[in-house]
Amino acid sequence: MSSPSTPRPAALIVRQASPPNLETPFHALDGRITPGESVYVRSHFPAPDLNAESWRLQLGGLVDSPLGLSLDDLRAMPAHTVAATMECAGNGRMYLSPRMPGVQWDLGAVGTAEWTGVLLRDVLERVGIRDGALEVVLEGADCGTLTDPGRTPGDIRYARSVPLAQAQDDVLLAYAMNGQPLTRDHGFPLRAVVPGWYGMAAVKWLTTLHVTDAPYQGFFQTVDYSFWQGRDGLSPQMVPMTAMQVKAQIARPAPHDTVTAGRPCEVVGAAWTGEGDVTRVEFSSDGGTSWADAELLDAPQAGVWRRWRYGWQTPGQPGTVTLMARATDSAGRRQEADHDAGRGGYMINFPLPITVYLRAEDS
Ligand SMILES: Nc1nc2c(c(=O)[nH]1)N[C@H]1C(S)=C(S)[C@@H](COP(=O)(O)O)O[C@H]1N2
Ligand SMILES: [Mo]
Repeated sequence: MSSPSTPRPAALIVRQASPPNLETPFHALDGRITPGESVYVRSHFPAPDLNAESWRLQLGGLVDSPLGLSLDDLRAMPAHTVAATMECAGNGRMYLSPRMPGVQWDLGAVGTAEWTGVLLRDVLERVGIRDGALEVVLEGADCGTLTDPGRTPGDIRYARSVPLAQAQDDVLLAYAMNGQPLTRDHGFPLRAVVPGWYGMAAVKWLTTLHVTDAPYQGFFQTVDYSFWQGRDGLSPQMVPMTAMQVKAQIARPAPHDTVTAGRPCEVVGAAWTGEGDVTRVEFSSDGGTSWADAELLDAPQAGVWRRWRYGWQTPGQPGTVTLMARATDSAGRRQEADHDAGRGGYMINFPLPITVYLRAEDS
């Protein structure tokens, strides 16, 4: 049952029909877990239609005994359920100026789901890792030919790697989301979940795990989903994107909502980070000039966003205001005021300006 104040589940917003790129209506944020039908979809290629009976997960490379596992084999292994907030690295791209190429996501390429499956480390244990192993490459069944930048040599598959230490930590190979078998759009029958990392690492339609002794250099690791990072005193170099940056978003009021002037207005949102916990959320109703502490509503939980609220007293005069939120995490990271140009159209975590209109009390 839903009370009048409970946001109704809303349909996904179509950013691209084919392949499906569908956005959560973030203004409908309600529970800490996003309902399955509202979880955003981000796919680079058409979704493959995999047959659960004939499908196998092939494990090879630097392993003692290469192996093919069926879905039943995986279901027979110890199951783990993990809640994880997953944000697409391109979430919020429509707030960039000048406009950056790619899907023009608003606030909704992010969500939190409960994933059930087997730990990657348990699967790796079955095949045995050989000396010299550095990374595990996760490859999906989906493929296509890309033309920009440069033409790929025919079809390439979607693939990403995770360092061995990460693979042997908390990476999950999930066959269920929110207690239901994965849907085709979310990677049926098996996908990776890399807690704390941007969504690009969570390879869907998994078919191959390949243990390697060299950094993986695939398209989605180097050309796409990489950014310019200054390190070791050298000029910036391209490194693959990994952990999510700390970020708070305002769900309500929604962008371009109208609220009543001179009244209390409940502001709600969610905040997340890839490392540690969000420890503080601040709210601004003057475009980031002054900030006030918001109230965190959820207990800290590794890898899961915390919802927050702020009791805002709206200004007495009609007009336009710019709302912002910014978060700080336990690693001491706080959202920077400006977008880092080295990130291109990705890792967008400057405080997003939300325009809201104030109307006179009796109009
Ligand atoms: N095989 C495959 N896995 C993929 C992708 C893809 O296009 N193909 N997109 C990635 C990106 S960029 C994101 S943000 C997440 C989105 O997962 P979802 O569609 O289940 O929300 O999947 C990742 N895994
Ligand atoms: Mo993504």
